[in-house]
This record gives sequence, structure tokens and C-alpha cells, in this order.
Amino acid sequence: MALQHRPMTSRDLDSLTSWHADWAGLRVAVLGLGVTGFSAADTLAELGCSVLVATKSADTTMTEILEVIGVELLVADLEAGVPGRLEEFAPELVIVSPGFAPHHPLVAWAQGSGAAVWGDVELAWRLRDKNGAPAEWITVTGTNGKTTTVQLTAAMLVAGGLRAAPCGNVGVPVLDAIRDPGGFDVLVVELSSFQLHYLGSISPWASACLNVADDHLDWHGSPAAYRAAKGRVYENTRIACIYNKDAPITRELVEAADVVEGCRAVGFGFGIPGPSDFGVVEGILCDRAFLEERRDSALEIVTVGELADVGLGGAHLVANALAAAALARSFGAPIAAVRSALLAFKADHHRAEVVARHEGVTWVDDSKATNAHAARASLTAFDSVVWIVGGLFKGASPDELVASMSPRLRGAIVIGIDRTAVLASFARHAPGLPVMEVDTAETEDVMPTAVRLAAELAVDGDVVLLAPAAASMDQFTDYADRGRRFANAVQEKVAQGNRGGDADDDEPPASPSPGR
Ligand code: UMA
Repeated sequence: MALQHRPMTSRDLDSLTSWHADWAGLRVAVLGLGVTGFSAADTLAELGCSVLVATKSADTTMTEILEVIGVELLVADLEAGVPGRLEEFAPELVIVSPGFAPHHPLVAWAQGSGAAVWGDVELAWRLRDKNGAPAEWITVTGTNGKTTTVQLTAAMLVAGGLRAAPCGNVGVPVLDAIRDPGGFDVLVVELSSFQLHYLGSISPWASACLNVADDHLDWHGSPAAYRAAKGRVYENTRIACIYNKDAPITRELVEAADVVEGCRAVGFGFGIPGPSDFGVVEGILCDRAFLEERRDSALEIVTVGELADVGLGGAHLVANALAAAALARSFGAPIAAVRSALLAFKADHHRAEVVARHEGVTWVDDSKATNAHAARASLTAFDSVVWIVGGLFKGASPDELVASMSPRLRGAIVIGIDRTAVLASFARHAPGLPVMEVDTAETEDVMPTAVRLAAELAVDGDVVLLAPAAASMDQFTDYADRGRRFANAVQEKVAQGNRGGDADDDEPPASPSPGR
């Protein structure tokens, strides 16, 4: 039976704005035990809080570590309602991992319980003075391109002699970054819409929203709620709000935000830059914002051709480079540092990564394309594509993407547990297109089957593109797992081809989907 809440202590959480404040004894519940939950529990234990982690599962190693650091672990079915032990614990503060949607029963309970409810980013902001003078924060969001942009921005700042690092949604929890013993001058924080929803009141040096296209609608509940979350990146910005001139919504979000007086709005885009913008003049990326003589001159950074040579030639990547340059320049990085970081760029795995070229067919892993917006950017880079698509669509419809991209498709291979929506889109918008289904439920078989089917469709000059426009968790651990399995299946296929292709003889013939 659930116990009554104990009354909250009178602890004033407003005063807990420093690592050196009195956190000892504060009762904190942490929801989730992924990388965020662990970083929060570990930090709070170090501060002397009384910590309980609630999670639906925990492996042995994690269980042992929590025991060693003195954190209570509650493993329970969190969807089924509030566990009695959590009610009894009566937290004064609840730290929510970003994967928990606002309508999750535990989040709803926490909000009604009288406890303060924060994300890990708010906690990190309050604790950022652990190692002396706190680092400044530069924050970046957007539906796509955030990770490339934060990595480029951090590299530009480092090239300019600053101690800078990317963190946040990019994979390193912000709490780990602020506890780094070396300390930083500036952190470049990637913020997902989930983290922005739980943001609290941080005040960054500069901020950017790169673009906004519908994504994560099941989590946020509506496109308006998703956009509102994205807009929070600009709140309380002190020096520069960077927006995308080719995505007017981002300018609207800047205009709607409460920023610190004197903060500038700086645009970036493909056109000729106005005097407070970054843009492109005759194929040269230019800064016309961070120089005294911006009325009548601009600083040249790099050419589009030079960016193409290092794999940053796609339009969306040029946009990321402009945004990163604007962020780094706002912090004083010299033009030469911005340029050298761009020219030293190396793309991460699973981002439009060519994994093989074989018999005239190029195999590309863009598993990171987890929504329609990213998949569109990926598909438009090629003229004739066998497209591997499908997975968890997160409440979005693939209809518009399928309709607009079908002219450049040789065919499509549909993966995912639930393939109904995407098959229906093909049937509606591209009835003559060869579409094949991967209907195996076994994770190990999905990519080998998809690759075999794609090889049957592709002809000389085609690109086989894994750009699923969907999240991966229905069949894979994450997008990296999906991409790795694709690359392995392609390598295996190529090796078979080099051995004479006899292994294919045993495989059943592919049948076109009845859905087309
Ligand atoms: N959990 C539940 N119920 C839920 C949701 C989560 O019980 O409804 C539990 C899981 O069992 C697990 C834990 O919560 O114990 C996982 O927490 P999480 O989903 O918040 O993931 P973390 O491991 O903490 O990683 C998060 C980000 N993940 C998500 O937002 C889903 C990571 O971004 C981020 O790198 C990390 O924090 C550090 O900041 C990943 C991501 O996919 C890359 N982000 C999405 C995206 O980029 O589109 C938003």
C-alpha cells in the first residue's frame, strides 16, 4: 500500500546555487539510470545528499557501483504507477532523465508532490563552480545538425587557445563536464528538446537553434510544445542569439525569448550577409558580425569548395559550419582558428559515412538520420538511391518525405517492427516503385536481409542509403548499433561478392511487398 507523503522539509532550494552550498542530507530521487541518471546520482552522492535512483532495470555492475557510493536503488515497473518506496522516500528534489516524457506517471507524480523537479542541466548549472571560476556556456539546439555544430564550435575554440569541450546530448552528461578536474573556459552544450523542456534558468553566453522540423511529437504531445521547448535555448542569453535566416521560425523564437539586455541577434544563411550576419559571398563563408567595420566589410573564413574537401560540402553541413563559426566568434575565437578547425574536421561514424564502394554501387550509412528532416537532407545529396527506411517514427508521418523523395529513388527497403505507415505512404505516393519489406523480427537478421534486398535493386551508379527517418530502438540498441550492423552486413556482402557470390545462391528470392 502506498504511504502518505511526509511533509517536505523547509529546505530552500533557491539557495542551492553553488557546489559549495549546503546540499548535505537533501533527499533527492533520480528518475532513470542511463548516463544522465548515473551522473546525477554520482554527483549528488558526492555532495552528501540522500539519493534514491528509480529505474526499470539495472545491470550488476551498476548495482554494485551504486551500493559502493551509498545510493539506494529502486528497480520497479515505473509505468505501472508510483512505487510505494518512492512515496515513502518523499524526495525534496527529483532529477528527471531526459527520456522521461512529461506525461510519464512518475513525472506527473513528482510535479504534484511538492518536490522541485529539475533536469540534469539545471543541476549542472547550479554546480558549475566546482573547480573555481565557472566555465561560460554556449548552448546549441535544433532538430538536426546539433552534434556536428557543437563539435565544430568546441574545436574552433580549442584552436583559438581556449579550454573548451562539447557536452550534453552529444553523449557526455553536463554534470561530468562540470566535474572535470581540469576545468574549462567554455562548455559547448548540446541540448535536446527533452533537456530544454526540463531546463530551468540557465544564462548562456551565446545560444543557437539551427532549425526546427517536427520530431519527438509523441514525447512533447504537439508540434507547438516541441517548438516552445526549442525556443527555450535562447532564454537569458547574454551576448549573442544565433538564428538561421533560412528557417524563419528560429528568428521568431529569438524574438519571443527574454534575453539579457545588450544581447545581439546574429543570423546565418546561404545569402549575402547583412551587417550582423554570417553568410556566403561568391562561394566564400564570411563573418559580417564580429568585426568593427561590419557596415562595409566582412571577414573571409573558408570556401565552400574547401569545406567539400573535408566532407562538409552538403548544404546542411555548410549551415552547421556557419552557425559554429558564429558561436565561436561570439566568444572571441580568431578567424584563423575557426578556419583551421573547419579544415581539420572529421565526420563521425553513422553520419553520411561511405562504408563501401562495390561494383559501381556506393553504400552509405546515415543511421543518424532519425527523423524526416535529417533523412531529407541526406537523400537530396544523391540522384539515384535505394533507400533503407523505417523504425520508430515517434508520432511523425513519413508521408510527405516519401512523396517528395520518390522521384530520386530506384527503390526502397522497409525495416522496422511496424512498417504499416511507411508502406502505405509508398503505396499512395509511389505506386510503381519497387518496395521490399524486411519482415524478420530477429535483430541479427534485419541488416543482412536489408542489404541483400538492396543489392538486388541497386544498379551501377546508385547509392544504397541507410537514412531511416526514424529512431532505432524497436529493433536496435541505438542508431550507432543500427549503423554498425548495416556496415557489417555490407562488408559481408562485399566479401561474398569477391568470393564469387555463391553464398547468395542459397538465399530465398526477395518478394516485393504486398503493400506497394
Ligand atoms: N527510462 C524509463 N522510462 C522512460 C524513459 C527512460 O524508465 O520513459 C529509464 C531507462 O530505463 C534508463 C534511463 O531512463 O534507465 C535512460 O535515460 P534516458 O532515456 O534519459 O537516456 P540517458 O542514457 O540518460 O541519455 C540521455 C539522452 N537520451 C535521451 O534523451 C533519450 C542522450 O541522448 C544523451 O546523450 C545523454 O542523456 C547525455 O546528455 C541520446 C538521444 O537519443 C543520444 N537523444 C535524443 C536525440 O538526440 O534525438 C533526444
